[in-house]
Amino acid sequence: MSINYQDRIPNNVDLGSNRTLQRALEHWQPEFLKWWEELGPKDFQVSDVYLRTATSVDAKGWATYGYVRMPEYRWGIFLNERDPNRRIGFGDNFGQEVWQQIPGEYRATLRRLIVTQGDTEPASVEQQRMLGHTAPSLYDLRNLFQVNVEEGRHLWAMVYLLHAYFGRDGREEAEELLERHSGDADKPRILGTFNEPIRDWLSFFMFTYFTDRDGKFQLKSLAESSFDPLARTCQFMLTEEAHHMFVGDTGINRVVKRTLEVMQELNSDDPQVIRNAGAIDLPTVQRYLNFWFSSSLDLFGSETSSNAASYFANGLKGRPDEAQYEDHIALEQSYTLELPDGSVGTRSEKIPLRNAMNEVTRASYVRDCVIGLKRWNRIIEKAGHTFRLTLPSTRFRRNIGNWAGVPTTPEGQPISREQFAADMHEWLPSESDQAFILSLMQGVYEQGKMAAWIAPPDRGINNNPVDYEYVKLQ
Ligand code: BYC
Repeated sequence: MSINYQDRIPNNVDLGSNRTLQRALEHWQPEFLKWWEELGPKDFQVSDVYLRTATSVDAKGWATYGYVRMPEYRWGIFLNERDPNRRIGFGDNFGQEVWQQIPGEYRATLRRLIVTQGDTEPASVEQQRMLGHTAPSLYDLRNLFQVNVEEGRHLWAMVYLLHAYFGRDGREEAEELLERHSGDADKPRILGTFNEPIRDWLSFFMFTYFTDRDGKFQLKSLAESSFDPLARTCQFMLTEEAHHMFVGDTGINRVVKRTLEVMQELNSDDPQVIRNAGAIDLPTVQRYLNFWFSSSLDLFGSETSSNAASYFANGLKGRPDEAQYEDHIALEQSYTLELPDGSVGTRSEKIPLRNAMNEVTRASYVRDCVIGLKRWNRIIEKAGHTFRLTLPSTRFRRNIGNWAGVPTTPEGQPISREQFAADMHEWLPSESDQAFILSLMQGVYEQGKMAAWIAPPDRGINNNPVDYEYVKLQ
């Protein structure tokens, strides 16, 4: 299924055969480009960036590399190939044929899910808008822009569904996706994390590790959907998403590696000594990790959710990797939650499994997050240090769900508000931490050069050397 690049909008959905839809999307395209110009990466729009572009959705063609100016990136509509035998994999309609059109009764709910998914994509580009000015190397600058253009494409993926399947309502929603803005006081983005500013590269790496990983799990859940075009869209998005998490994973790894080198050189683990040498002390890395992990946990919604139960029952949104479960109906089972007891203790509550689907997904996500931590800790251990990076408890600093607003230690022990306020500077980035990190952020644009707070990557992109000219600055 190759992609038609002759059309104004590259696609593999035979857009040319539906003139009305094609015209509607061609009408939205200049609005998107205007948004990119105003709220996409600040500057660098005339630079040649070594980007990958999909030319087909199969293994051979999905990553074709070459120099592109970002506004000329071929944003388009790519769905995985249709499996004519695909059946509904979970919920009350298990085993029936998947839907090529949306049943009327699920229209509003599916629209809401698609809009929420779509809203995060431009939001992240807006959040990262200024980072090009402080990139630690050309390699990192290129990765930032790769992530940005692909998030733009993921917006296209959701806008296509809105236009193609939701008529006028869908077109209006597509317009609003460009009207809400990250952090805007009047029209913010829908989900909390996507209104948090990303001013520095440590936050960017945490975001791409933890928040893009929420994207992975949400897309995996939507890739199970009975609404086949949504499932196929998400399957292809997941292919691209892997690189975004790679950027976060290796980014944090390189920060830790550089810090360990400085610790070794100076024979010290004193945070102030490490900072004076221009590297990021490990306790500060931990505080940034605590912030972005806890914020990303909120993106899974409440532990107990009747929304999640009905998404599952109706076959709209499944569990990630639904095939790994034995029981796809999930009507008989229950799930036990540990909830705050209103004082400084906890109580257990058993709820029907369908109502606990957000928690099931969150738990899979947490297990996936641990993998990177193990890798980072391995290099700390190898360097002979006892310090370990840890994931805080899922109760820590929550704003959504049963633990919202309940002060706890990072280990999840409920504590008084006073104690939380007294200790929080040890657990979360303080103003002075942020000022220090910002002080390190100076753009390094010389080919092959790297900022002093981060180690070079082990290898370059697409078998090119690390010192390749990944961005030709104009
Ligand atoms: N902030 O029953 P509840 C990505 C709302 S990231 C603000 O608890 P439900 C990416 C919720 O919307 C993946 N509001 O939760 C990453 C609901 O509001 P309404 C994005 C929140 O509905 C990096 C109300 O609270 N994709 O792709 O079961 C870069 C009660 O809802 C939050 C999706 O999220 C929050 N954190 O589940 C680029 C998939 N959490 O509807 C991209 C689509 C909850 O009553 N979305 N609320 O007004 C969903 O599946 C669900 O909406 C949620 C919430 C999982 C987000």
